[in-house]
Amino acid sequence: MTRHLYPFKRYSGNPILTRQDVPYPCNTVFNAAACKFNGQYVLILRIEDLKGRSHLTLGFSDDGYHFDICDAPWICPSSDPKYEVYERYGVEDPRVTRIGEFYYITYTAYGPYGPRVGIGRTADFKHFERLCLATEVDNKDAVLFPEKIGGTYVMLDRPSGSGFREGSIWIAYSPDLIFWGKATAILAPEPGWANSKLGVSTPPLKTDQGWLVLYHGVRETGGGNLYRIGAMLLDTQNPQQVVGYSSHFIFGPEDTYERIGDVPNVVFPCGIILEDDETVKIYYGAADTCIGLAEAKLADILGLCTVTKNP
Ligand code: BMA
Repeated sequence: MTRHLYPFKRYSGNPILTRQDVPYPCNTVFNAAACKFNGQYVLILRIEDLKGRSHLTLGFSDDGYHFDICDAPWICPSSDPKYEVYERYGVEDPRVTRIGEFYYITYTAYGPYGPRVGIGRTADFKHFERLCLATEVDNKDAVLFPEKIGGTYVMLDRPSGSGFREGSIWIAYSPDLIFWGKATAILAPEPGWANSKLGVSTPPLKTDQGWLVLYHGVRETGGGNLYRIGAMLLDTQNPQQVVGYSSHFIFGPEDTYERIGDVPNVVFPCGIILEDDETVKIYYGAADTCIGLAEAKLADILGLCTVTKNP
């Protein structure tokens, strides 16, 4: 019963990465995108430097559990005048989606105007090409679908909104990954475990029941925010239709490295990998300080996406 309600099992070697594993001085290594490339596992790691600003660095692994982190940052705030002011305070919280030969990376560009979504791409995990800043401020937690749907590219994101519907999950469409429109709200906070904000965590996984998307829900408490994870299923052909979402959080901070750190009580997956069409691995930032790994059966997660009334 418990396993059914809380399908994820933590890797026994957690946390899999801490700042001790980073080959240069830094404060923390946490929210990381994940994918497979050339037979290896790749993590695009958010590293916060000693000044408190973030950049992205690559980590590689043969088995998905033991990663080597590169000696130097990969994506740093841009000096290109088109981007400079918007990335001045850091690049954060990457997600990666393979579309054809390219791996597209969505990230939070953070600058004096606030956070907004950047999109870039790579074909080789060496050269990184920025495509655009896809949204205005205040927006973050963007993920791309791995294929065009109805002839257009599709993105989920999280404009900040206001009032009780502050921090809802929205969908947008684009002919070319640059110009985005037809924005529509698809899932909003509700009283309960995620009463304050929602944001997409991991890029959509195509399943025979629809697109599986993990999202984080924030509960405001007297002791600070709690970041926990829910699951939702979106219709395969019409992804703005929520087929169902979980009635409760399916993963949350429990272990010490998730409870204690720079920001306590946070699990924040940005990376998801499906193994053998059966097992889901998530790579998650823990307490904004280190990285954990947990695994669940895909069928167990899908079985929890049963609620149908929102927004
Ligand atoms: C969110 C983002 C994440 C962070 C989380 C918890 O708003 O900034 O990068 O992990 O808060 O602090």
